Amino acid sequence: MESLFNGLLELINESDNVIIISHSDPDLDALGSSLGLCSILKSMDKEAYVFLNIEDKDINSNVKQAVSLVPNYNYINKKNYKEYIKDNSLLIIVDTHKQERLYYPDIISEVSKVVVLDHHIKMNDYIKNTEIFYIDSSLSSVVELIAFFSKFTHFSISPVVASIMLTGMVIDTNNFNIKATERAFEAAAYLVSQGADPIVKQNLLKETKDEFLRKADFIKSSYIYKKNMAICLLNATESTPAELAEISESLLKFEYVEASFTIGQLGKKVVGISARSMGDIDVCSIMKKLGGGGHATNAAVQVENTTIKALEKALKKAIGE
Ligand SMILES: [Mn+2]
Repeated sequence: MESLFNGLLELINESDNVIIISHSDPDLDALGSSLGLCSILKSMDKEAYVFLNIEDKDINSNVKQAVSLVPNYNYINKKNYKEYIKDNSLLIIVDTHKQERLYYPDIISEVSKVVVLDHHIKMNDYIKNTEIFYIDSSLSSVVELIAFFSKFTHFSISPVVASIMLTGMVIDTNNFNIKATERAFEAAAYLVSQGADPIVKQNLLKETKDEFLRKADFIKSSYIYKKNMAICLLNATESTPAELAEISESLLKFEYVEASFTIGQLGKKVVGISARSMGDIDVCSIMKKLGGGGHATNAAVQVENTTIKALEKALKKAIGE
């Protein structure tokens, strides 16, 4: 990591300013790593901006709530971002490495220097022509990387941003159950040293009673397949990938469940599966058969022009093979 951090520091120092962007439908790892980087840059007295439209109605409620805790950060959006792009601006992309996944894909062509920092499995359609392309799928989150960047450079992170970052880590590790490596705990401990507050974290993780009951209803309708797998069909007109993931994670809590699959409608013509495993069943290989991917314990797929029932059938076939 040392050479990565030195290279990054050099690029930052050479740049007129830094613009940070993450993926569309940002989660708290995306926001936490963006704000974390911005906080470090503020400590360095570097002009930095976070590309995020806080008025965007597609932004989920815990991200909105987190943003409301740090309203004084420089947020820019697709209407005004061009005012901030200089000849020597540096664009840092966090938590994705695919252009189509970017919160605003067009920005790539506007800046000359691009850095990618991610922890997903590398796909073929990754962003090319970058100054730094760093991807490490053993990282629990991008927050983990940013925490170490702060530790390495000795440029601090503000306590409230550290709290948001810690929350991002809690979500990406499913409460320190997945990829809870020694390094992940070390990063979490570092965030606490920067003032991360467990109460802020708890508040950001709150959900409404209705959201909780909606999930409970779906979980109630799930069933056990082949003695050690749980399948849950979300018969709702629309769900989000995050909701599917949360339900699959909840299903792993039950006795005998070694792997879980939640299937739901993600768009008008798109059905998705979120799969989780305790480790013995490789859910990635199952998702790959359906065109998806991920990790052995954490994988997903999105399929167009299908139905929940048809994908359930395809899933069982893929499990059987
Ligand atoms: Mn992430």
